Amino acid sequence: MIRTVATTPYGDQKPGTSGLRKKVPVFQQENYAENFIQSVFDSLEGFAGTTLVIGGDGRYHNREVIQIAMRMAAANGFGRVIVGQGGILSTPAASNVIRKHGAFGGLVLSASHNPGGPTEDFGIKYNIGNGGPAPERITDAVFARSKVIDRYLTIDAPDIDLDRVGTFSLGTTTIEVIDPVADYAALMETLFDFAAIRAMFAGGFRMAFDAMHAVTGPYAVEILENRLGAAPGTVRNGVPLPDFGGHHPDPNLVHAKELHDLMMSPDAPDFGAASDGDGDRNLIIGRGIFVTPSDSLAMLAANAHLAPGYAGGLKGIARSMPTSAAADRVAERLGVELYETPTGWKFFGNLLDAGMATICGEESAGTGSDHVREKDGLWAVLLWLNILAVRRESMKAIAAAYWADYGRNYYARHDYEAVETDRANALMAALRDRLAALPGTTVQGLTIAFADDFSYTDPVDGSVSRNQGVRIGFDGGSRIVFRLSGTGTEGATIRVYLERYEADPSLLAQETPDALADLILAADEIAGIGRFTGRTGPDVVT
Ligand code: VG1
Ligand code: CO
Repeated sequence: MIRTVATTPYGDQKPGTSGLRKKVPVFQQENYAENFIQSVFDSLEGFAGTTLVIGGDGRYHNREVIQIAMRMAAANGFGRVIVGQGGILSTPAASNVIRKHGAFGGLVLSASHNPGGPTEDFGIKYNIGNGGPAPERITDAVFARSKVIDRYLTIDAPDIDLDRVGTFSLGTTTIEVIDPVADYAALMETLFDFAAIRAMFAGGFRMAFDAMHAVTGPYAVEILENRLGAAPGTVRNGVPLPDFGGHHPDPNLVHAKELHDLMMSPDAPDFGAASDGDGDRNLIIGRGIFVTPSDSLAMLAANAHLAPGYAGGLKGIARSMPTSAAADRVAERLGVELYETPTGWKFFGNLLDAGMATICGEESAGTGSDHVREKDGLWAVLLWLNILAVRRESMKAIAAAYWADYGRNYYARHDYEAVETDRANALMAALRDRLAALPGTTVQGLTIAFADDFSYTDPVDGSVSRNQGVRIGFDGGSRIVFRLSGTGTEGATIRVYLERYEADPSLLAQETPDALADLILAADEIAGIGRFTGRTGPDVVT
């Protein structure tokens, strides 16, 4: 029954920040998904007879690739495959299932916040036994293997009915189709005070959660409405659709504009949130106030002890390099270490495994903790709800008190999307060439204190990751970071991260664009964004 199928390599299967992402038609090429999945299996050792978890965010092409992956897992010798019903598992839920069921690893099929549909994006990511994204050591091996692969293994068998929970067989391999929500909801109940949150909702607290027709719908309905008693309808766009209803499942102020407008309107509920395609990101908006992801990370860290799962305090805090330094001040106050890592959740895994950090976050709306090894959108929402239930203050009051106490890191990210790859590379190369000459010079009245290309040495295994983004630091603590996205599927995306720290109590309530005006001009002057790209402004500001 096991068949060896001859194949030829594709040269473009290099995993990016978070797995392999390509347009659906690319994945539909003959043996394209098969090549990549076999390259993953060929880069692993010792999985015979063990368990593999498979699930995805429900986007277009999800079910087809799940059937392929199950057959290949069986043919390659996995003893058991656990798959979410309907092919669904959010990224954090998959991480939890891997850990809870002692799996060898998992395949997460998602292109996260990228749009879905027949001509949109698809992706495959491999997660290791700790539940987290494979480290670079493995993704590099997978890419190397994909360039020489000449065969894959599969098994002749009919499709598995993914819509029925139960146990099936593929050859000698057991396939378990599980409820995708149950294990995850049970984990959340161990971390948060559900009774207190339920009492808050019973007392009239109102919330809007936008699942963006992506994977969090069923999770949010079960947890927020069924278990916590939030009013029916709290979860909006709660049915996962293969094309996300034609929208971009990216929970930012551009793509979740409807939620933002609601939260700024006179009849706004008390709390608003959204998540992305695969459920690992979070957008947090209070009534009349947007909290940046960097600030949310810092505020969650400062208040985490109010939730039962974190009552014992934090071991450390980790943030990606472009994330604002707000969390650094919280770590300092708590007397714990702050780790600065390259962009991408895979760099947090070692710190979490080693017990060096408890809470991690990224400016891109990713926040999470050591409960799993992925960022976790609903987790962040529930931690906020727990804090609100204990403090009994509005988001606005909590944020104002936080800024008064710690100062405020004004922050924005400007994205220039689908830039011609050559132009984006030329911009970065020119910037890197000038780094040594920049310190001491003045731009827009700001004096450059340092300029470097971020390099990270993992404190646990000593591995080094270079060229992770250009940092320009100014006297007084302001900062601009430039890097190219590693998740896009069209041209290049230039990300410019802008940050200014303000401690003056009379200057804590500015509009962010005003607070960052000089840095925005300085970024263009230093990198020549307009000159290299021909663009007059960013496509997306978050
Ligand atoms: C982006 C974000 C990064 C995040 C990654 C995956 O990467 O900047 O912080 O970890 O997406 O998120 P990049 O390389 O495009 O900047 V998700 O929600 O796609 O799994
Ligand atoms: Co995501």
